Amino acid sequence: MSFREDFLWGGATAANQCEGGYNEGGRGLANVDVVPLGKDRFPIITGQMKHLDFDDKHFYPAKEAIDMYHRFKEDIKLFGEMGFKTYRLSIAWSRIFPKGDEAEPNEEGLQFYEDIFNECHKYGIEPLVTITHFDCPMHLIKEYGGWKNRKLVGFYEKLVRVLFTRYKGLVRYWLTFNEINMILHAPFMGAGLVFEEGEDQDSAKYTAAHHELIASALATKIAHEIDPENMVGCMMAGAAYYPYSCRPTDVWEALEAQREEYYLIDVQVRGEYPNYFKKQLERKGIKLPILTGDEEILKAHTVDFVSFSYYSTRVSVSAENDEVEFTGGNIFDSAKNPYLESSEWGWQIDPLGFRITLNNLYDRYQKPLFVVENGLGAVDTPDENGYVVDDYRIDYMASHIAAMKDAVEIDGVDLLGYTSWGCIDLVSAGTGEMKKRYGFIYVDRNNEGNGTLKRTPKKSFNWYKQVIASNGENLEMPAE
Ligand code: BGP
Repeated sequence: MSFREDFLWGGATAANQCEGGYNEGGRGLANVDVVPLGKDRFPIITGQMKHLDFDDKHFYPAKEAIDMYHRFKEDIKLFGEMGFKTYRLSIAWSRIFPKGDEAEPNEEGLQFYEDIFNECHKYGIEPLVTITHFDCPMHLIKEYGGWKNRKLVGFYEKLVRVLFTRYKGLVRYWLTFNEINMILHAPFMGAGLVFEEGEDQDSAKYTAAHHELIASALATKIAHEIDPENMVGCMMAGAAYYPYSCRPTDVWEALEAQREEYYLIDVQVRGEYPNYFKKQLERKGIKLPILTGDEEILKAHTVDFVSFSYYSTRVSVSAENDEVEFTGGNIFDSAKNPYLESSEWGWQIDPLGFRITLNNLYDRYQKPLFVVENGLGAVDTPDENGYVVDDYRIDYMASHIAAMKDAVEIDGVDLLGYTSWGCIDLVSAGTGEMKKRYGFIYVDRNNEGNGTLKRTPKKSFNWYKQVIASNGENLEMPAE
């Protein structure tokens, strides 16, 4: 057997992409609520366009999402049927502290997640909780400017203290920030940043990132103090960068692009900013607001494991290589890799790249890894009963799990688990579409929010069940 016996197989979701119930149970408004479907989504999530309230010109998919707020029992039962060992979900901060800066938490919100965790344990499912998956209470953005403001560290500290105390014994695995490097690419989503005219955007992003790093280290500290059994991980939008060619300038470009993504994880794992990053800041004339004691906090409270998402590799190209085609529809810049096929959304499919990414991360950090997102966003066509034959998804996942197996079995990577992204269809973070589906479970809802919300297992449902039952040994396509 290549995977450890207690390997944590499961699936992953994020509150804002599945819960809905945006104004129920005392929940406050959050940045993720007001990001609409359509062409304004990108300028909004990147902080280039200020949009802090609903208007009647846009459709806001997170308001109802797939209504897991009311249907979590049914959904977790289905996860149990697949044999999930873990379920990765996130906490909506504004359910716990609706504005973010209150003195007392909202009991209804706390109870909601307690019910979810209890439901998970009914089926022997270990919750894996992302404390912040792109969400930030709107009040903290309007009043304090989001993570640019050091005060957010204190509000977050309060949040995590409440969570670790309340859920002691119910939750053991925690991730502090989803894809922390997303601050650099989608800063409104990653850190509640909206840029003012003429503002030094790099400086704002690195400042916000510093605050999240301090908050993450403090969360690790508090988690360990409250329960030494707690395991805290960082979370990175993973993926190896390839040089477009063996031209040394392309290789250099790839190295630099990779470092930009690594620097935050370097801090979370090694406890200090790497030299290449400090030099870069010097060159840019940016001074981080590092307070007395910050360096000690970062050094003393590094993470227990490294988690990441993986969808595809990226390709870097130097300015000397012109006429290179770029991939579309991606938050990350990448040249098109002529050796790879792409998904319907232009994400390049690269199972060996997954093994390479696992090896890069393990070589660099020598910490246990956890794959917390992987999967294929595709258009599904259900039959009249809502059943989807998604062989393309099974192919994608089987080839990626096989590559992951090689990383463990042949290369010796220490891997704790694997949660596929969007185990039940949900709203896409990048585009806001429902049409971009990742699930083993079909949800009857379209981009415009029409549909019965009925859940129907797809063909991949039974396939994944068989993968889990065999601890990753049987990746065969099941019979119809
Ligand atoms: C990651 C996010 C997820 C998720 C996934 C797929 O960046 O952590 O929230 O959505 O990507 O991306 P998309 O939804 O854009 O297809």
